[in-house]
Amino acid sequence: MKKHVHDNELVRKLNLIATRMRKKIIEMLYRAKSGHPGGCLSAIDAIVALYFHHMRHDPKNPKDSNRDRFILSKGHAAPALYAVLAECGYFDKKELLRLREINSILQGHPANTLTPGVEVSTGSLGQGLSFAVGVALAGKLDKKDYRVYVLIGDGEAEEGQIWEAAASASHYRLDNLIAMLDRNRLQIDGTTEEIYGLEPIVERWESFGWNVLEIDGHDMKQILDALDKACSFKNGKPTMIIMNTIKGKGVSFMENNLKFHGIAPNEEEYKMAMKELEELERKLEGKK
Ligand SMILES: Cc1ncc(C[n+]2csc(CCOP(=O)(O)OP(=O)(O)O)c2C)c(N)n1
Ligand SMILES: [Mg+2]
Repeated sequence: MKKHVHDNELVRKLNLIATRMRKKIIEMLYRAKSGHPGGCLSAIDAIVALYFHHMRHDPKNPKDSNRDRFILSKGHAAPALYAVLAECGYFDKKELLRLREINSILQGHPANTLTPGVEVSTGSLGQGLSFAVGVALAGKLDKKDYRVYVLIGDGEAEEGQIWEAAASASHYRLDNLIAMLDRNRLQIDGTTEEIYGLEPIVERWESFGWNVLEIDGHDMKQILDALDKACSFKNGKPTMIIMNTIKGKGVSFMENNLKFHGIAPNEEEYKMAMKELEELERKLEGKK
């Protein structure tokens, strides 16, 4: 396994990339006039850590059979994935401004037939973990050493299919499968605990036969350390990383604001959001 050195400079660099990705997401949604800002902003730090440091992947060879796979099970956060894939070089960044247009390669939810780097079409919540189980099992049968990473939403984790997949992952001893739960505590129309409570979430996943780690999903060092730790377990179990996050993270008026689950910023909100993110970007660049 590659030994990672999570020094301050690496963390600063990844935080800077995540801030630039947040700007891209806001810009894309503002132009498209639709999309899901909240769940993109809560998930982006983890996606940046995976693509810009942790995962083995090559944008010039997106179908390499030994690549690590990332599956965005909460498909409505597609703009976060698209921003990262474009920044990595999977396709031209100009495409980002055609989000949700007819004939664009970037539709509202990920489509693997349209977008280079997208592993599977998602958006119908609850399905991505099952797909990830299949790909991880295939890796075992083919004696490949790739890993499969999958990001699920906490509202999504209420789906019964998630728990069937969780049980089969431990049955097949898929220690090459690492799931991340975006625990922002909000879903489309309220808090997860009001609508269909998930607690005690750590014990639930453990009882399904998984290793469970719990972290602050906006602390880049904790994300990197948890990913390394997940790769180091040698007990034949899949690993779940519960990431405590804030829906809308990084834009003050979107944080924990249910309104921004599935509504794009208007012009005034767009300008305010960009101003905040630009300030943060300058700080991380070491400028005033
Ligand atoms: C099977 C299915 N049912 C309903 C929806 C509509 N929907 C889109 S996002 C969402 C809420 C998801 O909440 P969560 O998983 O917590 O996402 P996040 O908070 O990360 O945005 C719902 C119900 C869907 N995409 N798929
Ligand atoms: Mg949620």
